[in-house]
Amino acid sequence: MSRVALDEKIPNNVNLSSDKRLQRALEHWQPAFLKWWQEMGPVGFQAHEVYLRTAVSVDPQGWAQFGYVRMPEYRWGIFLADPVKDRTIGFGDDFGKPVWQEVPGEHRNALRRLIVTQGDTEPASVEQQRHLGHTCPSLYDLRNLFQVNVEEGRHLWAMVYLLHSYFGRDGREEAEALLERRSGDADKPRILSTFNEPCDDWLSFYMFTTFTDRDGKYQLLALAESSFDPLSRSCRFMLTEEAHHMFVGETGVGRILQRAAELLREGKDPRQEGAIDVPMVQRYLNFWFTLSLDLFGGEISTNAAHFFAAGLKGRAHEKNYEDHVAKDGVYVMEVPEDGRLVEKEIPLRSAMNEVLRDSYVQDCEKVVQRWNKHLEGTGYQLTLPSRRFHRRQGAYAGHYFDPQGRLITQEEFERQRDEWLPSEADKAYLRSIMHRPVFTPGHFANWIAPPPRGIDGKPIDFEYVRYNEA
Ligand code: BYC
Ligand code: FE
Ligand code: FE
Repeated sequence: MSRVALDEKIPNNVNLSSDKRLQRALEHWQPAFLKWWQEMGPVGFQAHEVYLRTAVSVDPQGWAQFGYVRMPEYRWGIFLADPVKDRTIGFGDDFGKPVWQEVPGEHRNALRRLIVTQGDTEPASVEQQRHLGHTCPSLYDLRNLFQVNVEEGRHLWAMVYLLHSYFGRDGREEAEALLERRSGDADKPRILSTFNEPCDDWLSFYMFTTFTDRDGKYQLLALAESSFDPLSRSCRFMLTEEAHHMFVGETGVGRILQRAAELLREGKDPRQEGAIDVPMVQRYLNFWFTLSLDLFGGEISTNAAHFFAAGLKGRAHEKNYEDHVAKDGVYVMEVPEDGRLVEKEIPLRSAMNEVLRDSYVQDCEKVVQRWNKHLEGTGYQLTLPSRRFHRRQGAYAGHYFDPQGRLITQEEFERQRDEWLPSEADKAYLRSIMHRPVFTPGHFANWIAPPPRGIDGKPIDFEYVRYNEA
């Protein structure tokens, strides 16, 4: 079991103090990170004490230590999951050979690009969520928001460690650039589309942590299969933290539905009571689910084929597949051509983005089933829209589909847009019910049910976030 060197400036289980050059490089990057956190992290709560979970080691006991921390003093560290002895390459052309502890020259650019893309999403999400504290529905939810934020900060550290350790000077430059791009900025946007969308109300936050963090789960599962062992081990540890982010999202939406269902069963209209009605929840689901589908890249992708062949990025749970080389298989999908959908056979390796998206969609289906339990007896149910609906990346982008996946005209789409996706009126309504934060311990905004239990065995009315003069 690897213990973490907590006495060091940067907590780590990678024996950082034995590599002075790397340690200096990271200690140089650390103040830049903190400056970024102060400028772009949660607005207005940097001096508050937050009841946070900190990883102090990677074993089951050590990775979840709870206590009050001011966020800028959070101990962002570098943790890799323990190595798997004699691990071999699990897929692609080099199947069965030993994994790499260093970056092979011919894969340097592709690996750097994958790591930078992954790393870029982490600070982006913190930037997207930075104003939410001012409209929180409770201290419990406020604390969960900040837990997600500090851990996304740690995920950035995880990728920066790889860049600094294995990519020399260009790695250090990329690490700096990760602190310079800004979500939604016209000149220096974040790399992937979804991470430039505003996420400034709590329904969006819960949908984001359900669907976009779940994309993170699947991308990390795919990278955890990588032949580049340090990347694999970084991602395996990140996945343990990701589970909580998805919990925050799924239970957040679940509690909104529970509140709506309570009112519906009493014969009341949720909107008349200042709560959120189910059709609106469906529109936000449609929006964030489809934006998250975009994050898997194109349905037909030579990049994906190359990543798979070279052993850089696999499928989720690669061991569950029979054929790890995937050289001969085909994947059948429908793509738009001349105004209609045409069935095409795609070489399996070129369809790897879609294969990963399939695993993701199945997982999302289960979430929706669990949400629908809250709605039993109300006459409402939520559904996932077709993966063709409202896409901005890949084969379906530039075409118009209804939520059932039928090809329609742009006019038809525009006419029904506000029934399918969040409208200006929806956003204004959410602003009106969320304009004031709830800071009293144990109290909850009227639009959301309390959770069944608190965090770390603490009661629901625990003071999860507090202000103490320093
Ligand atoms: N937006 O061959 P294609 C997370 C670009 S989330 C903008 O179709 P490929 C988290 C693409 O770069 C997980 N551009 O796709 C969650 C390429 O550009 P070039 C993040 C896009 O290359 C919540 C071109 O289009 N992890 O952790 O297979 C909170 C054609 O690309 C998009 C990763 O993404 C897009 N959506 O890329 C916090 C893992 N999609 O080459 C954190 C690392 C595609 O023509 N990244 N493009 O200039 C990858 O595995 C892959 O790069 C992609 C798919 C998944 C992005
Ligand atoms: Fe993350
Ligand atoms: Fe996350």
